[in-house]
Amino acid sequence: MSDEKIERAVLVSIAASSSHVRECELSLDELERLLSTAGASAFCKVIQIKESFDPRTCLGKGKVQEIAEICKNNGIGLVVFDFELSPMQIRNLEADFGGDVRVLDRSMLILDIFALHATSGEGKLQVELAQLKYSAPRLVGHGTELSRQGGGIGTRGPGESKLETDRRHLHEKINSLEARLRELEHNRSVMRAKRDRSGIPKIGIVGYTNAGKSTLLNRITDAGVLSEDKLFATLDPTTRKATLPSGETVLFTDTVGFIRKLPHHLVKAFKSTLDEVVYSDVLLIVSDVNDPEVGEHLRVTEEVISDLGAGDKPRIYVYNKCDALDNCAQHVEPREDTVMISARTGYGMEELFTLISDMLSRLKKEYTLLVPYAEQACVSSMYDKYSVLSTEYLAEGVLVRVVLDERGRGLYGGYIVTSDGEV
Ligand SMILES: Nc1nc2c(ncn2[C@@H]2O[C@H](COP(=O)(O)OP(=O)(O)OP(=O)(O)O)[C@@H](O)[C@H]2O)c(=O)[nH]1
Ligand SMILES: [Mg+2]
Repeated sequence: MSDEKIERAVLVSIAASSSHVRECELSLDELERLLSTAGASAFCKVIQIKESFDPRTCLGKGKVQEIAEICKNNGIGLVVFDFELSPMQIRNLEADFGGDVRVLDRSMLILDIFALHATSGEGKLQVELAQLKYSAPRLVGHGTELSRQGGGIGTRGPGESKLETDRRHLHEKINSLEARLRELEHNRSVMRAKRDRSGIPKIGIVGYTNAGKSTLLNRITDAGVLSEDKLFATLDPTTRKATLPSGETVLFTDTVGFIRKLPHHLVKAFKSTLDEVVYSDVLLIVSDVNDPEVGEHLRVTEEVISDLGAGDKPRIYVYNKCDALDNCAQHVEPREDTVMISARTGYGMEELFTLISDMLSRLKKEYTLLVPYAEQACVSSMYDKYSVLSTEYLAEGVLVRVVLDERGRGLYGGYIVTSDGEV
């Protein structure tokens, strides 16, 4: 594509005070990367330092005027805000900027990228639904022209038709998508229950977008998952089986990356795919050790994990892309739940596998169960998956001493009479 064809945009942020400017700049740099992933480029970045908040446009009159001039003088047709705007604020801003300028916010841009990268039926439906709920009310008014012109950044939908902005049809479409998604969610939970019965431990690979999660899954399992130097290259989760050097079989799941200012409603929209995180036994939290913002990325990741209700999962901190540093170890405080790797070269993989095996065996505990005779079929299934230490036939049922992991506790927890220390 020639440079002329790449849409250019003005990026806008507001800093609450001058001490927040650096933070805004970093976030705008990320917005610029999001924009380029969506196929456009940044013409310039504008930060307004403003203590009070004007609900009509978020910006002061002078700033609106300044941006309008920039757009007019340079033929720019797109302004992207680094925070969420209401439909009314978008309309006010577009009116103030002049007829030809479109306004998008960060969430609309992220949804646009999701729309480009969704591959599975479920992923596409989730994006379409999120767009109908979030982007469509913000695009009302662009409706007919956009459909005719073939949309543009912020309007691309994965559905068969162009993003529907007609209010009358919105409600109906949302209901039907929600019903289809419920069905898919049910199928996913049936599949998950089947996997759970297999007793194979599940490892969720999570972390900030572009940290190298997919590259790591490929390194471990040859999964052939698309890994790219783009934000949100992965949208749909991929699960692959692998055997650790210790001989243990485990399932690894690669998931969608996280990003700062990811609104709760967006996280919720992808809940069914992110549930793979919630149902993991161990989380591998992958970070790019080269990124100066690694601390902030970890904070965001932890926040999303706890929003998902997985805050108490055992975790291993994986610092990736070590090959790009001279002395990797210097950059990370050594801890027993921390490992430095290069998913690209394979450096540190043995250590990672050892940490995973250790963590899994620490999650196992010895239990005494009392299984009523009417349900004793489950004792034989226990033999297939877990290490049964002894059985004793009592008047009330079978007394079983067995080593269970978290999944086993989920399956047989109802029969537990005592639990001992770690094995
Ligand atoms: N130098 C170096 N680059 C790496 C390493 N691992 C991944 N990368 C690069 O980092 C970029 C992102 O990798 P991905 O595996 O797509 O990252 P991801 O975390 O899956 O990203 P999303 O799916 O977008 O959230 C790609 O260009 C990879 O080639 C590594 O160990 N070293
Ligand atoms: Mg990925």
